[in-house]
Amino acid sequence: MHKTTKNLAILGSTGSIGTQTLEVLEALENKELFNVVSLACGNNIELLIQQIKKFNPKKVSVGCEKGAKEIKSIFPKLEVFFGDDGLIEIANDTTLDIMLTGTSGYAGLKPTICALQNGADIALANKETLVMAGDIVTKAAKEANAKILPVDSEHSAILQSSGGKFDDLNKIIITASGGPFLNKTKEEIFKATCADALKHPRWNMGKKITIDSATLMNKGLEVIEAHHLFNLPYEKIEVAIHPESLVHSAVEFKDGSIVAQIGVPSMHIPIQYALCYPHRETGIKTNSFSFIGKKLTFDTPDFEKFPCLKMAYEAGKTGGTMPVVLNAANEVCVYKFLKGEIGIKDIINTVEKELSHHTSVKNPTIDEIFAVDKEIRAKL
Ligand code: MN3
Repeated sequence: MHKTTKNLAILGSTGSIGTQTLEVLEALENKELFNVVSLACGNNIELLIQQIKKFNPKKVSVGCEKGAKEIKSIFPKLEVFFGDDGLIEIANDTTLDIMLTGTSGYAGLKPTICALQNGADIALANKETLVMAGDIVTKAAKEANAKILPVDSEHSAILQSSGGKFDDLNKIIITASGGPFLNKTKEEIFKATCADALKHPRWNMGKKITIDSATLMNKGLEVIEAHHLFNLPYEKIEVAIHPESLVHSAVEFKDGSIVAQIGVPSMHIPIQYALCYPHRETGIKTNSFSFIGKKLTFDTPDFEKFPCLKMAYEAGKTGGTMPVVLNAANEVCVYKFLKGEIGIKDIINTVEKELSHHTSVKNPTIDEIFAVDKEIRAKL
């Protein structure tokens, strides 16, 4: 095997990011860059079986015991785990060079910390990890001299544009497509159905993040993520509405120079950049970008129409366990919205109410973070 081959684990291999990550690996010209050591998924056993056949991992983990038994009966030599402990088994592997955290929700947090403590880099596609426990996660990375490499397209754009020189930045500009409700009135947004909210104009993503994009909560979570990833105060993080979604984000250096990362929307590029960082590799062919005929427009976000973004800034500035409340309340509400039980307005009102009732715990431990998370979920 090539001497620079990296041992890779993928959490969430059957999800939107996971499947695109495997597409990236298959398309890489240099097949010796990565060795897929382990895969973890929830309940899509059928797809996992195909992935095992193709990528031949040593270990896998699935959501429940029944699925684990099914996999074990087909692949008797494979190490098979399940549940939250299974994710820890995957992460707690000192042979790993990099782990892609592509699970959604809070399940990715503990395994991410575990892998970092073992010195593995993290290709991070899970927002909750930094939103809930940004201080703990970035500290774990620093202590182990491991890197947190963003997969989120905006943060990848900031990493690419800044060249990693975060101390030289005046500010960063995170772009937002504005989602399907950009040109709707506040009243129309509040009345919107699940089907309306799932019509995202630019990106094809999972359902939870698509709803978050419609309320701009996704952008709010990204602001908090950026604060931790790039060690920047909230005053230096701007959001610009950019419906064309061609400028994926930009940075302004202290000398006034602005550098942006541009391209047609594709998650393959940020996934590959995070995996191969700091190198550029030949991989998935994308159509060459042309500036000709393109129009780029930018606008300030409307906090009146999209209060979730404002709440996220405020929760981030307060810090401590406030972002945990923001994330948990929002997540519970989004799943209720997806089931048709509540409306957009209820998402906003519930998050607002939970934030206003919460007294933030400063410098929380992981256990305190999970306790707050659990408390909010139990209540809603
Ligand atoms: Mn994003």
